[in-house]
Amino acid sequence: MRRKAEAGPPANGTMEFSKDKKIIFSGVQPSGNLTIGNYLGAIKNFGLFQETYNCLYCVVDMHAITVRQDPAELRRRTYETLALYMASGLDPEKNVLFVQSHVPAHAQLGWVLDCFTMFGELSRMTQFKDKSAKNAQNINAGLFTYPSLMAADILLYQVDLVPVGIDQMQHIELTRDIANRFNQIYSDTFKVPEAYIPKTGMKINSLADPTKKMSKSDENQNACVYLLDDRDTIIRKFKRAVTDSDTVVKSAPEKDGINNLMTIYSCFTGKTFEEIEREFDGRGYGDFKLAVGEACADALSPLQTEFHRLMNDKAYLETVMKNGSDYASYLANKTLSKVYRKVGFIAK
Ligand code: ATP
Ligand code: LTN
Repeated sequence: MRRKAEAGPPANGTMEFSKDKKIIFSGVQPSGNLTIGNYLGAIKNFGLFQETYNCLYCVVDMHAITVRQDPAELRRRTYETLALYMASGLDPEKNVLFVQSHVPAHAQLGWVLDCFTMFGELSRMTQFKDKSAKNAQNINAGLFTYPSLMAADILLYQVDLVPVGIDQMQHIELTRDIANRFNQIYSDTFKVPEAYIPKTGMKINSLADPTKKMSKSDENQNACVYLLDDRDTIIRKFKRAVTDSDTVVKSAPEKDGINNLMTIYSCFTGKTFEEIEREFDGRGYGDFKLAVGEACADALSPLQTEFHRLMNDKAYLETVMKNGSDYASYLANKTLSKVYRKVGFIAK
């Protein structure tokens, strides 16, 4: 019997990766309403690469079920996360936008990589420890092996760069270790990826406790500014943001609250910390908090308009996710077949 010829790229899509461009991959979980932390740490930066790299951006719904989700809400948030990618400027003609569960190769490589990831390594993951503490009644195996599925997401596409917030650095390092381990045992199979962490915005903190990361699964709604919050809500949340008892708008190591607000203002306006300190010289925290709220609301307003327009056209979102997953499957299956062959599985 003859081997089947390798399938070419799907005919329906308009996308085709260019051979001489580097590859980018990142993902966001549809596990809650997206916050300005997700935006400034990750999504806003995704658009920076679309002209110069081959980019894949995934809505990682399989990762989201490591924490119990309501099925209807998960489905809605999956559409919403895709729409937010596009509303933030990601053009589906230039980026492969898709949903993780539509590309079975993620789960398939995830299993293989589980067998190359050590219990001790997974036990050291900070995100696992934090999430186990928060979900003590549901410390499931998926929560534990989350990082090897994340490694599969990345390694399937021979990725060069992964734009993420600083909280994901530990997972990227583990991905590199898994890739190197596999490559050493079976010869070069995976590209070893690097993280891209933005200088400003790598960690946006909670407005209620500025020593903690702003997280979309935080129960306190006032701790987070959501991308879909209306203008009044945004301004109110910044007004109530926890700051220290000082009144001077000046950064200092111990002033977590004001450092966080200055970071947010800097991300939305492009101003440096020195420029911000000069702008608010002689003015108090009240003025500054109002300015941060207004800058944030102004920046999010066009994104929100575009988001609502896209959400009214589900059929279009479905076409985007279908084309994206067809092309992603084509790329992913190339790596998966190599891996299956190397570990000793018989080709079908
Ligand atoms: P959850 O609370 O459900 O764990 P999350 O808010 O941490 O979610 P993820 O979907 O896990 O969000 O992360 C998506 C991307 O957003 C990742 O690249 C992550 O590093 C980044 N990110 C999340 N929160 C922040 C934050 N507060 N500051 C900067 N980047 C962030
Ligand atoms: N683990 C990430 C989400 C995620 C991801 C990825 C990010 C899943 N797979 C691949 C970058 C690349 C998170 O919890 N923030």
